[in-house]
Amino acid sequence: MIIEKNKIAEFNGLHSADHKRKFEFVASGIQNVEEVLQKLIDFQVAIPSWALGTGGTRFGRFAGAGEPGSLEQKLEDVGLLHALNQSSGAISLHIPWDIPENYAAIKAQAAQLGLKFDAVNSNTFQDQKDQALSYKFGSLQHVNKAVRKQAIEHNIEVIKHGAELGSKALTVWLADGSCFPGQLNFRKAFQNTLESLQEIYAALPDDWKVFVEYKAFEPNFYSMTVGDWGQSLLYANKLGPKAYTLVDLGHHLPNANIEQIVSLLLMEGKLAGFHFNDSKYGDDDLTVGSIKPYQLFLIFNELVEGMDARGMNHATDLGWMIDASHNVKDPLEDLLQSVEAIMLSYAQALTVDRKSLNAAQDANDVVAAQEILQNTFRTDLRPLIAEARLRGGAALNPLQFFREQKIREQLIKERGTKTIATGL
Ligand SMILES: [Mn+2]
Repeated sequence: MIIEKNKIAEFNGLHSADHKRKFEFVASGIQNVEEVLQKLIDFQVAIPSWALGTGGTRFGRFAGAGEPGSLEQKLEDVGLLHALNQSSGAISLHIPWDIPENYAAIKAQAAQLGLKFDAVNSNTFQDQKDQALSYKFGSLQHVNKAVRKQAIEHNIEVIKHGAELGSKALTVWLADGSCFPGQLNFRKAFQNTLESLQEIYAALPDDWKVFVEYKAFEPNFYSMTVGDWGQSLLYANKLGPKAYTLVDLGHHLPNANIEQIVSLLLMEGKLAGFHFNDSKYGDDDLTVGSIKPYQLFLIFNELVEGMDARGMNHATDLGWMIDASHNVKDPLEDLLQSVEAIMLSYAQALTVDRKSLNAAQDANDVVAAQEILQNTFRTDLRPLIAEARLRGGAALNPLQFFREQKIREQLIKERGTKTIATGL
């Protein structure tokens, strides 16, 4: 389904007086409000193709209704999100779940919906039907060279699909590691992984990047071969200038200082970008900003400060992706909430009084530094996000529009109740 522009305009019209009042109040407190609004309009968050269906856990999956049953329908769903918020203008595909049958047709559909193809993701964490060798004991790290070769070839295949669609990056997340002490020689596992990544790196087109994602634990519970940002950075440094470290918010041990990790990776020019989600315990894949919104703000604060220090373009120089998927919400509503949380944290970071913060830091005025950050965090900037949406032609309140227009009900009518999105 396609959302008619006049429906959005009609909805915005009904809410414009209330919005205007709230926006003018917020805008009066922000010096460079026009500049901030333009940055918000430019900022786009990629939606992963696997988040459009209800996620499962290892205990079960409770499928929703009207889920996208094909790549075309997944694009259609991201197109819906983008029409509602004008901040979801890209899709991140997962191979082999989303192999296009007709590149030209898929590209044409994406262009019509205003969508770009973000990083493509390989999958060596599960065995596919008709696969010759198993990844049970790892892929790029495997003790058997033939398994490594198969995994390398898969990644090169993923690059080819991505190149056809106009993607510019490959994300490699490895489930490789070990579950028990003694299972693995750490050094050999690292070397095998490095050599495998070097072969993949050699196959990258000139204008491509490779993102090396790390994860502290799960599915392996004793060691992970790319277990933290230090290990990822080691690989990225050894690989070369097209290799970067990807930070997934859920892939750390509890209480890790992610904002500091981000700051240092940016300083080194090795931060690829993000997989946004939120978590209480581990890799919970919950809606962005649902558990620790202050942490998200602190991360964006470092991002804005670090990107500005390097003269980077906020919208295009890093990869911004959501990586979340779970059991209990409508996936489209969940994604609207996630994008909103990201935009809000970004807006807050853009409005931090940086001059005063720097002065407080230089004077060791700890109290003032905390006040500056918390003052920004506690300022309600939702009308600012809404204004950016309004100017971009999106809905003032995407979630409310989604519900009032009964979009899920319409999707169920079109697709039925039994469709299941490809993925886990
Ligand atoms: Mn991830």
